[in-house]
Amino acid sequence: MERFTTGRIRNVALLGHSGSGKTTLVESMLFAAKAINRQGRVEDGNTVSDFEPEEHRRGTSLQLSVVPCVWQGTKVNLVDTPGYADFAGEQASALRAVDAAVLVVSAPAGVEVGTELAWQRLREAGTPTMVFVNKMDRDGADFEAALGQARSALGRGCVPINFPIGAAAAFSGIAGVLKGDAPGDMEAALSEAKEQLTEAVAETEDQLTERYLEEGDLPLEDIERGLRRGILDRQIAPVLAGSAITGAGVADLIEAIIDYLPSPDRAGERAASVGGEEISLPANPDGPLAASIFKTAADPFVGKASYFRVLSGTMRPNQEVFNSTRNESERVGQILVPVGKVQESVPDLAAGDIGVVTKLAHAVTGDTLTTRTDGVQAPPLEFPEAVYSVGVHPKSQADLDKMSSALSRLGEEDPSLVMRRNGETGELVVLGMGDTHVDVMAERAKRKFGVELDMRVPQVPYRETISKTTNTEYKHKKQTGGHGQYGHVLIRLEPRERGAGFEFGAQVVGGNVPKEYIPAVEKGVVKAMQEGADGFPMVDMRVVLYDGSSHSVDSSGASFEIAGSMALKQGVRAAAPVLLEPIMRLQLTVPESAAGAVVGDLNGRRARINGMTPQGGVAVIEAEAPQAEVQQWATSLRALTQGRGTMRLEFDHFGEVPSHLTQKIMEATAAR
Ligand SMILES: Nc1nc2c(ncn2[C@@H]2O[C@H](COP(=O)(O)OP(=O)(O)O)[C@@H](O)[C@H]2O)c(=O)[nH]1
Ligand SMILES: [Mg+2]
Repeated sequence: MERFTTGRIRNVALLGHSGSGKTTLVESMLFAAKAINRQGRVEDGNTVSDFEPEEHRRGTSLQLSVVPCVWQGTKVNLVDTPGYADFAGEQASALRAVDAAVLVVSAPAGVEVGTELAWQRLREAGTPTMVFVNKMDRDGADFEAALGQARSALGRGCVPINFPIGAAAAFSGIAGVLKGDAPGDMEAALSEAKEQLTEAVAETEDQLTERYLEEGDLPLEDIERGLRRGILDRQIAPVLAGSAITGAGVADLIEAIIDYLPSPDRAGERAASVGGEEISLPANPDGPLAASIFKTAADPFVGKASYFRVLSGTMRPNQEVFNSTRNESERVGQILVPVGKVQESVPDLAAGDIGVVTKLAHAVTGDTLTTRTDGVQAPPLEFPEAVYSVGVHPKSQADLDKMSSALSRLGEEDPSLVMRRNGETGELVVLGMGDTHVDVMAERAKRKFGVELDMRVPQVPYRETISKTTNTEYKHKKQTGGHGQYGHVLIRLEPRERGAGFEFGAQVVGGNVPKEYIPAVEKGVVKAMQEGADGFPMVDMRVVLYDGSSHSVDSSGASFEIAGSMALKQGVRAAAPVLLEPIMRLQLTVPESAAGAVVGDLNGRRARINGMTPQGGVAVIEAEAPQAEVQQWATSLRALTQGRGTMRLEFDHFGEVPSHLTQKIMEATAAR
């Protein structure tokens, strides 16, 4: 692929509700730009962008993919993203790589949940956006309705710059608001749209406002300049129409991308730091080297492929660079540009462009590549919080051997997956965004690394404590000739406040338990606490050794350790033991209309609602709920809120398990 100067590059992500047609639109743009000579179809599993078998099987995108095309000397790097909420992490990565976005809306369906969530992310990231109303050829396609919904749900800045001619079977093409010819019967609609557009543009700049108020109109070049300005300032989101399947409106879209969306050098400087000092980086090919890694792909054959966006300077092949995030040197070999699943070699890559390097030793997603002299660091990439957890187990011994390296490679590939070994249950727990997210991880583990995983509901790290003070006595005595064993203790078990922890005391009088054996008793007690009387670690107790006896020959530390341990386990039985479970703090943001259903569902899960605050159409709910009830609740929340609800989840404290559940939990744990 030839070299492109920064001004001749456009980096554009495609976001939108799952199924709105992003991948098909990428395919259609490639076809229009003659980058491919046959348009693939998602259903046939032969599109350039959805190249993973898991994507073919599910008929939807599961990861971002970068696909460039060239149009009249300008390179447009298209970054296709998954619309499904489980893969929101891929959207976060894509927004690091691009300077603008196309929000795809399906004309029959209009604005959907995924459209609103994508718009929200684009606003938060400050990404200039265009809206493409796709599927105009489909039955039920209604551009006006979709436009109306966009203006009310996304904002009045959504103004059409072209209109569909006809709809559904009668859809025949596109009429431009600013340029081009229009069928007679559309003139009224187009001139009204031009007025709306001119008004929106006039609001972007005082000078334009004045001119508009004076003359009642603006010349084309002012409208176009104001449009570019308005898009860049996110005051205007131009709306276009078309069909990725018929191709109508697709060339118009590419031209609008090139005409109106910013090139990297016009998109504004990027925030970064040098030696802790904040700087802002213009996209200057001669500037300090700074490349931000926004995606890592773990390929079993090629090894690790790191996708990067050059923020400043020029990335050249076969050189040593500095990973300022990890403080490590990295060896860069060939510079490649990604084209879906394949890569093409290029001589170098200037500021503003997107490329791939393979086999970097240390780098992961979010890292910055620079030189030791330049020392630039881009801000870290933030990923949505993982809230859905599964226990991950190898299916066989062979799988066990390969599991941890496979999972760490998959974790590198998808930073929105969080992998933890639970210190109490010893279980490897993976947290993701939802059930599909973790299922896809398991499928990739099998395909890429030949590891078969068994995904289970994670074991809950229960604990146990006591609720009554009790005294107990245990004599460990083995005297069957030869050196016997003898240890005899009397201990008092006292409950302590939740979270107070463990305390051991000795109040032995008359040396009935010789001083040298008291630490052994404590050791035995502590060991028994860790094992637990019922298999759960014991907490929040005071154990006081207050009497006992020893044997001058047969007593030893080991005997008293056993006595201490057995006395503890025996004593717990008489001290009204109580099972404790981890209680999570939840913060939920849900549409106000769904708050009742969400609270109702939570009440059925032994939750406690601590507060609900309405905030502009959404309700923020603060609650507490047992981990056992909410560790896989993310998918239910999504169903209850039609995908609009989000949750934050963190451990808060241990609480008592209701007695009617204790038996069941004990049996389940014993059966494991
Ligand atoms: N009729 C029609 N179908 C489309 C159009 N664009 C996409 N589709 C279909 O919509 C479905 C989802 O498309 P896809 O590109 O995977 O959507 P994505 O999830 O947004 O990437 C597929 O069956 C496509 O064939 C279009 O313009 N017209
Ligand atoms: Mg897709």
